[in-house]
Amino acid sequence: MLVLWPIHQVAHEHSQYPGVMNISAVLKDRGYRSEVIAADEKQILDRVASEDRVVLAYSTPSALATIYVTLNRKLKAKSPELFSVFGGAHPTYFPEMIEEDGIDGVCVGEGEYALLDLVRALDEGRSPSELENWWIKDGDVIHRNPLRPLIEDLDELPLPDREIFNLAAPSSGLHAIVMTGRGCPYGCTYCYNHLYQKIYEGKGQLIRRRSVEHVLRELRQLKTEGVRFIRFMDDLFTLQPEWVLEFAPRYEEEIALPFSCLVRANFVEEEVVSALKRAGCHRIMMGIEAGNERLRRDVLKRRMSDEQILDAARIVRGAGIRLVTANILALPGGTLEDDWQTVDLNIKARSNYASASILQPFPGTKIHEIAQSMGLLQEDHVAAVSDGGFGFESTLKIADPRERRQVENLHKFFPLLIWFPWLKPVVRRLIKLPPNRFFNLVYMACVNVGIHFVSVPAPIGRGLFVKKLKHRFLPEARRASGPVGAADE
Ligand code: B12
Ligand code: SF4
Repeated sequence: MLVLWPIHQVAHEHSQYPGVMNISAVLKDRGYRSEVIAADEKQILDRVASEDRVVLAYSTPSALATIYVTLNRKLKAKSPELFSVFGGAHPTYFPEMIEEDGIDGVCVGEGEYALLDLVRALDEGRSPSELENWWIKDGDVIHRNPLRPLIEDLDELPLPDREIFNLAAPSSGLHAIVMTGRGCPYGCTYCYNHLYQKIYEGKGQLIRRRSVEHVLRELRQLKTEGVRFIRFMDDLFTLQPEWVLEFAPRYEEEIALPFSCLVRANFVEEEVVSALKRAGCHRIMMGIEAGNERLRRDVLKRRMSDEQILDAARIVRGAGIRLVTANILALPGGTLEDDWQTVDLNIKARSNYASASILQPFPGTKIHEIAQSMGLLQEDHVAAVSDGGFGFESTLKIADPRERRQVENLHKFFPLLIWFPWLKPVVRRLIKLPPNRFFNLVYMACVNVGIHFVSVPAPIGRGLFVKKLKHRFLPEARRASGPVGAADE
């Protein structure tokens, strides 16, 4: 039995998914074969030709769902014996995707033991239709099964299987994403966490953290392999300050690689931030999201004052750590002027790089319901947020086309405005023009500077940038990874 993971743009650094690595480690630990492959019809058909039984396992955020569903439909049309399953953020939010042709199963929530159960069942010739976490299609019937409890002790999991990606497309080794825990107690309406809290109610402790020693084991291995920058991508790295205060000095002593992490403004304490700085923290990413306090509170459910945000920003910058802020434009109930307020708050916060997205209300999120209740959703809204467009345009109905144009154009200038606030009057005029290639170029230039030269130390950023250029311009790199998409920018 082979589990095959088709991955879109497999050779890109950003395609190395911790979720896949975690599941793969568990499968291999139990003796099953698990491989990553480019999400390319021909390569997959060639690979499966010599195999008896294959499970195609897709890990997908909403943004890539249509790409994978389309690929899967083609593969199943040619090889109906393949068993194809989907997991990750999109299927968890929206298991109804199982109704699409060609999908045999959808995993809701954590996948380590769910996929193991399924592979075992198929391997032993049993039906998977009653397995926990799974929605399984059986002819015209769909079995919707309850969830198994959350994994209580993350230390029981083997270390992530990084080899699975390196074998498919060697990583530059310049940086690695590491997850030290799972879960966030907040309920921001655009995020997946409130849904996780709901589906897992009564199924165990949502907030879990690996032991410091377990995380260090992984980091020592990464250091030995030559990784030079660590990206801790936990939703809220400072959620348990005592854990950070235990971890930071040991990291400083044993690992001492520059790293980044994510925080929330109400979890930024001087003592913790200083400890992170001493340990080698290069960048902290913090959500500002909206400059208008009412929108932040009522639409995003982020109850925090401007002062709280600015204090947190002062602490981060005061410690000598680069501050990267995250923002969302074109919110339901918001106006262009509200988005300008977001620009202003980022300027006040003196963000080193302010990233902004145009809202993509993913199915299953509260903000999706809010937009729906305001009559702002298009009929084919799920398709609109799943087409790989990565938020270059708003998927909401914005009644006034001039307002839409200006918000979408403002998005392209957002990081630049925070670096050069004196450009505001010029940009106010420019965004009235129709969208054009020049605006996109400005945006891409800013994002590349932000990602490669602000967010990571310069030599690492240069290396990642060169690798990206190769993907864009060298045909053999393109062939390996599939076409370059907007997500790269
Ligand atoms: C690290 C991370 C990234 C990394 C790696 C992406 C990845 N897919 O892992 C990078 C920086 C590349 C990234 C980019 C983006 N991300 Co991101 N990212 C995360 C983050 C913070 C952690 C993911 C993670 O590793 N979690 C830990 C692992 C163990 O959990 P997991 O990934 O969910 O996997 C488990 C289950 O979902 C399931 N599972 C997953 N895949 C499969 C497959 C099968 C077959 C099965 C059975 C089970 C299964 O089992 C896994 C183990 O338990 C999450 C938030 C979060 N806390 O999860 C956001 C998150 C996944 N990202 C999100 C978004 C929106 C994006 C972008 C679209 C942003 C953008 N505009 O460009 C891009 C998409 C790029 C892409 N191709 O994925 C959203 C997705 C929402 C949605 N509905 O799609 C999330 C949920 C954040 C949020 N707050 O809502 N991201
Ligand atoms: S604080 Fe961050 S991770 Fe937690 S719910 Fe809000 S957006 Fe999601």
